[in-house]
Amino acid sequence: MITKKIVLFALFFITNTVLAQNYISVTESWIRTAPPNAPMLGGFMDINNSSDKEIKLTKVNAKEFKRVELHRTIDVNGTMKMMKQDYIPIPANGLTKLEPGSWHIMFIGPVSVPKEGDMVMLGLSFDDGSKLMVHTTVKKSKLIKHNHDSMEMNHD
Ligand SMILES: [Cu+2]
Repeated sequence: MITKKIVLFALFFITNTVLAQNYISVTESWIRTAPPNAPMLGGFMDINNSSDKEIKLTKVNAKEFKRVELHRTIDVNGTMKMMKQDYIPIPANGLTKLEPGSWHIMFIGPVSVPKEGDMVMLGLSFDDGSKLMVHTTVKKSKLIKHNHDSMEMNHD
């Protein structure tokens, strides 16, 4: 009896996971390197939605950090500010780029700051009930900055 229930639950879970991965896929994921005493790190990725309706990223889990928030950097009267968001929308049949100066994942309170090349496992949850595991790598920023603007200061 108990075994039957477990099997049914497992089947349900597998089916759900497969469906979720049909609609949402993640590419180009990375976490930006930070100094050993950094209080927070930024995470970036491209999230693709192949369904015909908007799907929202509502939560990110990573056990190496005390708290994970969804952020967006917004221009407020010429000053770039990071604002906490309840979700990150992924448009129907489209993609949202999480990148420096825009949408990003904020990893707060690292147990110990991961080094360049380290792998971090993320659990992404979406408002359609789907979940996705993403292996991401700690890398140096790909962008070459010619000056340090306030956005960069906020992040590092
Ligand atoms: Cu942020």
